[in-house]
Amino acid sequence: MNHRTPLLVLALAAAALSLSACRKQSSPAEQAPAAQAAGGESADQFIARVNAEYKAMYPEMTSSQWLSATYINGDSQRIASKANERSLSALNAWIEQAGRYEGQPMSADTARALRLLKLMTSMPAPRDPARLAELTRIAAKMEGDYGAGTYCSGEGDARRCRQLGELEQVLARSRDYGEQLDAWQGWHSIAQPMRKDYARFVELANEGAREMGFADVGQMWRSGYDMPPEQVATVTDQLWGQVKPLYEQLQCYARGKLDAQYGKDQGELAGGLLPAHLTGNMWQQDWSNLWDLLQPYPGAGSLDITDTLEKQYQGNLSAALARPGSQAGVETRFRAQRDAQLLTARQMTERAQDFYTSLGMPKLPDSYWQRSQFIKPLERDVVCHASAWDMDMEGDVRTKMCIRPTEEDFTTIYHELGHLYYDLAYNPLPPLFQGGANDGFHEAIGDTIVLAMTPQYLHSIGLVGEPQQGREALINAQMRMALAKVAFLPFGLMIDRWRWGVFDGSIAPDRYNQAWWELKAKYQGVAPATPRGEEFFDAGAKYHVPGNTPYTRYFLAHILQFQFYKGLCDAAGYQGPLYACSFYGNREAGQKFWSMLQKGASQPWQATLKEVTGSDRLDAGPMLEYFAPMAEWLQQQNQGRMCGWEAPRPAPDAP
Ligand code: X8Z
Ligand code: ZN
Repeated sequence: MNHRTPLLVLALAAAALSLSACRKQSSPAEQAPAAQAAGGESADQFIARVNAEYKAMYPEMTSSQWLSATYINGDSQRIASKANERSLSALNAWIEQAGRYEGQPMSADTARALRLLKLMTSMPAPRDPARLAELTRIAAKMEGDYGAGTYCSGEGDARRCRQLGELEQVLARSRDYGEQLDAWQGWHSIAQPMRKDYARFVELANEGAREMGFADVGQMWRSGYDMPPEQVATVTDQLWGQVKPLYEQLQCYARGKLDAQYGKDQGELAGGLLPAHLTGNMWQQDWSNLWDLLQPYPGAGSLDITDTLEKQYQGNLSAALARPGSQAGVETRFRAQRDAQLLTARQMTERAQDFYTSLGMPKLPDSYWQRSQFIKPLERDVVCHASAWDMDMEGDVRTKMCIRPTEEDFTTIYHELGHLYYDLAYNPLPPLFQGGANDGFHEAIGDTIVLAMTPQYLHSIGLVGEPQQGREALINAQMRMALAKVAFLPFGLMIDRWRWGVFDGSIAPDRYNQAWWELKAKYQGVAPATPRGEEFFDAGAKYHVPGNTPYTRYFLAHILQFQFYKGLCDAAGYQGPLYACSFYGNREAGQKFWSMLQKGASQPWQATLKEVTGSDRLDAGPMLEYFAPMAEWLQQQNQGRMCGWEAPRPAPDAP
C-alpha cells in the first residue's frame, strides 16, 4: 500500500505497508544490534543503524506484500504474513532499544526520528511471538478475503458470481432500485465472515499499542500529527464544522433529485436520510456517478469524461481487431479486448504522468511501466483497491490498479501518481524521514493536481469539448467537483470515528454494526434501506477496515488539497477566481510542489504547510472559497425545502 508511514509503506496504498512492516528472522534485538547498543551506541548512531537495517530489509517486505496483493492465495498470504512478522519484530526490537535514549542529548533530527520510529506501523504488534504471528496471519487473511470477495446469486443457469468492480458498476450505472439494492447487499455479504477476525485483530493490535506505551491503536494513530493526540478529534471537528453547512446543502439537493427519480417513499428514508444503495457508490463516499440525475444544467458544457474514455477504448479495440492476421472469432475478439483495455489504461496513466512532467517533475522510470499492474488480471484474485508502492526506496515504484475507462479511475490514477512522486522526491532522505509531512499530505498530492483539471485543461487534452462560458457551465463544473470532494467529507471523518471507538472499547463487538450505521447517519445523512443487524459487518466491506489503513488522512487531505492548490496557484502568479485556476505546465508551481515533497517527514508538517501556503494551520477556507458559487446556487435550489436530517436515536445502552 500506500503509504505512509514509512514502514509500511507502500505507497499508495498506504495501508498495506503498514500492515506489514518490518523485521527479521529472530528478533534483531537478540543479535548484533543489541550488542552494539550495549557497547555504547549513541542515539545518533542508533538511528543511523535503524535507517540502514530498515532499508536493507524493506524490499523483501514489499515484494512479499506485492505478491500477496497481486496473487491472492494461501501461499502468498503465508509468505506475506511471515515477512511481516519479521519486520514487525524488528520494529519492536528497535522501539525497545530506543527507550535507552530517553532524556539523553541528541540532535533534533535524531529526536524526531525516534518519535517517528514508534509510529512506523499502523499495526502495532504484541511482543509475544505467537500472538505477533497470529496478528500478521489475520491481517493477511482479511486483506486477501476482501480482495477475493465474490457475491454469487441466482439459481441454475441464472447463477452468476460477481466481484466488487462489477457490483460497483451496477451502482454507477443502473437506476433500477432493486438491482442496486441487490448489488449493494451482495457486496456487503462478503464482509460477514470477517467480523470474528476483526474483533481478534483489534485485541492483538491493541496489545501491541499498549506495549509501546499508547492507550490503544486509535491513540497511536492520533499521535502522528505533530500535536497532542487529544487535539486531533477537536481539530477535525472544527474543520468539519466549517464545511458541514455546504455538505448539508448538497445532501438536501441530492435527496430532492433521488425523490424525483425514485419517488419519495423510495428516494429517501425517514428523517431525510439518503438510501445507501442509491448514491452511485458502494460506500456513499463519492457521488460523481449520479451525474445523470444531479447535473444542474444538462447541455451547458458536457463534462462526461467517462463517455470520451469509453470511446477511446472502442477506438483501441477497433484498431486491435483490424490488425493484420486477426481472424474473426471469439478468441481473437477476447484477446483484442484485453489488449485494448491494457492500452487504454496505459494511455490514461501516460496522460496523468504528463501533468506531473509539465510541472518539471521527472518521467516515471521504465521499470514503473514494466512492473505495475494496470488492469485486473484474469484467472487469479488480486486486491483491486488502487495503491502506489515504493518497493525499494531507490526508484522501483509501481501502481496496482484495475483500471477501467471511467472518470473515477482516471482521477484515481492522478491520485496514485501523487504518492509516487512524493516517494521519488524524498527517496534521498534517511528512511525514517521517507513519509508524508503527515499522512494527509501524502493523500493530498495527486488530489491537488485533480483540482487543477479544469474544464479548460480537460479540453486541452481532448477529453471534453470547448468549455462553455457563463454561469450555467460554471455551476456544472462546480457540481462535478462537489460530487467528488464535498460528498466525501463526512465519510472521511466517520470511518475513524468508528475505529477509534472500536479500539478504545467504547464500541464493543456486539455493537459493531449498530455503531457503524449511527455514525453513517450522523455524519453523512445516509442509511441502509433494509435492517442491518449484528449478523452483518458492514465496516468490513470497505477496504481500509480489513486492510487496516487509517482513514483520517483522507479527511485531512480533502481540506489540505485546497490549501495546496491555492498556494500553487499563487506561485504560478494566477489571478482570478480560485476554481478556474490550472497550473498545468507551470514550472514555478512545480518547483514549489517538488520542494515540499522533498521535505518528506523531516520536519513538522506545520512548517512544510507554511512554506507552501504561508499558513501553518489546517483551514477549510480555501475549499469554501473554491465552492462559493456552488454554495450560493445550492441555497437557491433548496429554498423552501427542509434541509438537514434526523439521525435515528441510538439504542438506550449506547454510550
Ligand atoms: O484509498 C484511496 C486511494 C488509495 S490511497 C485509492 N482513497 C480513499 C478511498 O478510496 O476510500 C482515495 C480517496 C479515498
Ligand atoms: Zn492514496
